[in-house]
Amino acid sequence: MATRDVSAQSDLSKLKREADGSFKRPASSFRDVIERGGKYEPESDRYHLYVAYSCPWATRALIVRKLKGLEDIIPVTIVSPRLGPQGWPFASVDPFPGAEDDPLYGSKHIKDLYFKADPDYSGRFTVPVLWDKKDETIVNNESSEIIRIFNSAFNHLLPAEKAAVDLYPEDLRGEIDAVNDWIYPSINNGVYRAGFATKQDAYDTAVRGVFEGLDRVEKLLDDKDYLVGGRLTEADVRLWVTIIRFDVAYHGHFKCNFRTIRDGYPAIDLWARKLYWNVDAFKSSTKFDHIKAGYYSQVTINPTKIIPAGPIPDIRSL
Ligand SMILES: N[C@@H](CCC(=O)N[C@@H](CS)C(=O)NCC(=O)O)C(=O)O
Repeated sequence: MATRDVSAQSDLSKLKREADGSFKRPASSFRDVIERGGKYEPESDRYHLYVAYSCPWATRALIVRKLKGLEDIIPVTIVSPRLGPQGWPFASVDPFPGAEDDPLYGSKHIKDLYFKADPDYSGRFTVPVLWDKKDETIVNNESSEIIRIFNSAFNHLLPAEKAAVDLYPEDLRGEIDAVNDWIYPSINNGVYRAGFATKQDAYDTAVRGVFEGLDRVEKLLDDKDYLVGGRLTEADVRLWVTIIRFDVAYHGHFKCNFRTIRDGYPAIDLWARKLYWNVDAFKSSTKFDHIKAGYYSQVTINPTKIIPAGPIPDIRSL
């Protein structure tokens, strides 16, 4: 455990901004892969996933873990949704319904795992964390890579129907990459750039980008159930985790309030509701109480920590 002051790495109020008040997301630090014959072999019960239900990036990993039927191969632990000055706390430090303790080391915070992996770690203590129990280190903390690992690395350990689930099929990779390339900056990360901006101009630019992105997605999803290729792919998963948080968190807390998804984007809304109500991996990975408590406890944006009552319902039925 580190004794130096690491609050600049863990406290959201100390999150760095650019000189123009804009938020630039730092790159993730642990970028290994799990592959046969590699440093990290695909094995059952060797890896552990740490997530927050409040976090969209972590929820990508949760959804793909379920779509692929990896529940027994990769156990998961849920932290408390409230990111505190020390970063993500486990339930022993900040109890919350559905939050859990660290079953491996009894850690108090996610940061304890980062320092176990690397005592000199100098980045932020983000989730998701894909942990290797054998080498006691972090394999990967970048959700876009974790979902690719889950998509294929464990296929030989899975029943045929789960091995066949392919969210990044060869023939659609170009199209998926192309869609991800603009949805990430404008929407997934755009809502954060709007919400975390500390200057008006930076906010104005980011929020306009968010709604330009949503306008573009709305056209793409007109009369369609999926973004790419007429089938469920990682592009849907990556966008969905942001859309499902939009009306309940980003519209209010991050000031992305030109319009809501439910009242402003009928095609996106229908696509999102179909996935939520028809595919358990999406619904069971989404806890609106965690999402709302998580975002609205960010004191630099919401000093009273009051959680708004609406929208009612969290998501409309089909
Ligand atoms: N690039 C990362 C981003 C992960 C990330 O930023 N997670 C946020 C929660 S939504 C986090 O853990 N933040 C903690 C902090 O910055 O202190 C990924 O996609 O996995």
